[in-house]
Amino acid sequence: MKVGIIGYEGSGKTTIFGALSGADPSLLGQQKQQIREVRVPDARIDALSAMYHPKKTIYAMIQFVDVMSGGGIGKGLDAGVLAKIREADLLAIVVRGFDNGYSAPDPKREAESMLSELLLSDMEIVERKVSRMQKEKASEQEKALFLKLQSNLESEIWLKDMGLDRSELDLLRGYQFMTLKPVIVLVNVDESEADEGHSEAVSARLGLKVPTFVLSARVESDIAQLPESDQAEFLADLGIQATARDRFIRASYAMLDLISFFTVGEDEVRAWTIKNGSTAQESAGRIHTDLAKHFIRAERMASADLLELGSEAAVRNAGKFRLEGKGYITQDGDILHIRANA
Ligand SMILES: Nc1nc2c(ncn2[C@@H]2O[C@H](COP(=O)(O)OP(=O)(O)O)[C@@H](O)[C@H]2O)c(=O)[nH]1
Ligand SMILES: [Mg+2]
Repeated sequence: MKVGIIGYEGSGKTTIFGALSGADPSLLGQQKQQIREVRVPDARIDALSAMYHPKKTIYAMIQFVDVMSGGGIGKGLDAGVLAKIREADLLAIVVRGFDNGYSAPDPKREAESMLSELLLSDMEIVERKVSRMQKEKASEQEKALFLKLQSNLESEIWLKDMGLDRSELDLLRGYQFMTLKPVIVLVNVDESEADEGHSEAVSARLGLKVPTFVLSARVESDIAQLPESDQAEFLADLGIQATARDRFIRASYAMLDLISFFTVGEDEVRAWTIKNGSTAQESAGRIHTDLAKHFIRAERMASADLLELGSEAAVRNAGKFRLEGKGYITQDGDILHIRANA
């Protein structure tokens, strides 16, 4: 999964990128664009790894992209920024909620302005297409679709909220529309508001229609630089339950409706990320397309059962080891072993 971090100059993007990715702050700001991949923390993988002692333990990964832009409010998103977030699965809009000493924070205005810039950038693409459509040999379906997009965008409805069906979305592939992407607003608050007790009040004050996530980039980037063993105590002192990284990753999985299943063995214990609602066959395809193509069945147990009962044999004895067909809906925390016709 890829998260694009965008926002206005000085909102704290690079600081947040450091906090989320654990990047060394002294190295930040040197490249035009920063990309870092971090593990998705998962206590179940930790426990499974302790049980199997595999040669390799592979966590799911999440990639953060710090899109460095020089833009201020009203300047629009330049093509360079758009190009860098085109591949993102989730857009994180950072807004400044702390006083920087020379201008008062206005996170609501920053958020609304950035949201409308995303909308405008899609509107431009749609309008160009609409004016071209007459000359081009666009199909009737395509013409109708783009006119629908145009009128909805004019009413400030995002593409992802237009209820577009499969065939419509297929026609839009390749355009890389921004408003098809889920967004979350990261409110970068003052150190004095770093504890979670403030989150709800800050979110309520903003009153945005999109999900908001409150953090203090400065505090969190200090925490990210501590050895992991010291982090818990530091967090507790501040009244924070979990690091922004952990909370943010959890929020992202929930927003994108993602879940994890596992494969286990002496060679490898591994987490796989899938869309909630995926079938066993689709899950197999996440591992390898051939496994999906030649799928026979999935052997399944819940990681919670395995960890509770202590061994595969005990899970079998308890009647909790199952054989599932290709239509089985994979559950979060399932351990799958895919049988396929090699
Ligand atoms: N007081 C305070 N300053 C911050 C915070 N987050 C970032 N800053 C400062 O704001 C300035 C801009 O931050 P930066 O991450 O470079 O913003 P960017 O332009 O969006 O990448 C830097 O001087 C940061 O140290 C914060 O939570 N509190
Ligand atoms: Mg920056």
